[in-house]
Amino acid sequence: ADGAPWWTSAVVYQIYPRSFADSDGDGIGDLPGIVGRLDHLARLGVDVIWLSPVYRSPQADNGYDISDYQDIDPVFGTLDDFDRLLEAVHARGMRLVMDLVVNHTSDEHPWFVESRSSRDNPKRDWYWWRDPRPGHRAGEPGAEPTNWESFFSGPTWTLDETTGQYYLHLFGTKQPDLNWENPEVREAVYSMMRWWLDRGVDGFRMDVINLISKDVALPDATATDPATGRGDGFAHYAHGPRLHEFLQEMRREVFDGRPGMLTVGEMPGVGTEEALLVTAPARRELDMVFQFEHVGLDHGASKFDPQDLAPGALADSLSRWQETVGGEGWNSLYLSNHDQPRAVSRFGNDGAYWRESATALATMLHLLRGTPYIYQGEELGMTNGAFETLEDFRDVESLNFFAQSASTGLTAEAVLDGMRRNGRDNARTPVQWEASPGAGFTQGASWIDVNPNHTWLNAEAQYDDPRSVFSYYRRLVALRHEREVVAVGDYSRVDTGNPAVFGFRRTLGEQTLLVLVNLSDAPADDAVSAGQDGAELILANYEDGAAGAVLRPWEARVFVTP
Ligand code: TEU
Repeated sequence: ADGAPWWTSAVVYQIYPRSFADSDGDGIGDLPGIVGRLDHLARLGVDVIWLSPVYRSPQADNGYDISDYQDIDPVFGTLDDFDRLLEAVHARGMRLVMDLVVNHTSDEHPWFVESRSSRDNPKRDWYWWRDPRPGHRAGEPGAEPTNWESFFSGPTWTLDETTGQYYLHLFGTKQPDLNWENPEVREAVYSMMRWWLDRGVDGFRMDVINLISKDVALPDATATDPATGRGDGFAHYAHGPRLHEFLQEMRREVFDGRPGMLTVGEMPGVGTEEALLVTAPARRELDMVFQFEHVGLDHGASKFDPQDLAPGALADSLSRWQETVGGEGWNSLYLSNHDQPRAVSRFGNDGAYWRESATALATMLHLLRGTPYIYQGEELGMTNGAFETLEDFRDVESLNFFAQSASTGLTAEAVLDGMRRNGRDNARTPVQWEASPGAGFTQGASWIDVNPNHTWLNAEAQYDDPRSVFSYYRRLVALRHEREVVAVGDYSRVDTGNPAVFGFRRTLGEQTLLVLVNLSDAPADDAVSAGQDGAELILANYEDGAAGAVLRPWEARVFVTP
């Protein structure tokens, strides 16, 4: 659209390199493996690749723990492999966006190694070091400087014996938080970012970027766990007083004079007001953010205690973000990524209505106003993993939670159940390219089990099938490219009279797109009349198109007028 940024009509594809394609048989995906599968992405038609971290890393959190920002981890390849990938991506007219993990580093990063070496090391203040709580002996339970619970279970502070002080880590013990209050830290990050942009990358997905500014007073949280005295410190470490200042500074220092870059900030816990501040173009912060509201709807006491969603809950949440952020600001649209269970298993029905629900959810997502993100394998309708025992899991978040849950009174089986439903490993099983053992992902022993359903659910089986999930995704990607109304049309909700049926309109000038999606296993008989007079059906996920007035289970119909 005239004057609209290029990413309004773009679709982004996320690659989690560990699980995408393994070229050397070590069971872990790598950069040459990605190069070998770029035709898949070209065929799908996506515009941008977001590459999850490939930097040098001890892999304590699969690369979200970086020990050298300017090198590639040997499990993924070399800088030369990276340059070859970038060239091949550009040669196909696509862009490549890197993952930027700068709220924390690895504890093996030279910055942290120096910082921990003595209290008066010049890099001491690059991280958050604090004395034990007054009146407590270092190392005893409760001596931590604050009572915050970490994202990966346990306290957010670990004692370093060398200096007798604690360091802050909102995630794992091997992921110390950088101190963004220190201008040297910020300059080091910006200069590293410029180095990658000079190398030719097209932007960044910014990991937990809303956590970089904290309340420097580090107040305690309200204790909610009587056993540990800990609680959720989110109010004190997220959206701190200098967040917008830091983002604006980064924009000036890194992106000024480099048009066409993409910036997307991952912001767990962000609300609509804050998201609007970050994405309103005039404020010059980020292009868009990943918000978490819709992926938290099914969380109970924790994410490992999943609850069933009320009909309409997903649509209500997404619709509210459309109305509040999607006009003046901009939304990222996603249902899955490497941290979330598979969308078709979580929000759809991966049994009786596998194909219908995968395509229904995709219709909803891709036709909303915002930039859609496809997580690897989602375009095939990949489902949650088939994890049986504890030994099948790999993720530090799940394993830490399991270890801690012994003290919370939950049975091991209940915790395993939560991990099976909502654990991050669900998204991390290898991409299913073929029916063969190893699924065309690896010739070796995969680092995490391939889903047994790869024998029928795989890319090769879907490419030439016009009814496949893959073919349907192709059509959705193409629609965004072809129709301005999909890219930039205004959003308004349509009342379908049935909470399970999500209806919305997109309008641009005289043109209207009407989207009706039945997000349930039950037929909906009163929803179709919502406005198809004189409209042309341009997309449907049942073969016989718009037959009848009843929207069948997980049926989606898209009309255009005039
Ligand atoms: O995730 C941030 C985050 O808050 C969650 O999605 C997190 O993964 C967890 O599930 C909360 O329960 C980002 C990355 O996407 C994730 O892979 C990293 O582990 C995390 O930051 C730390 O870098």
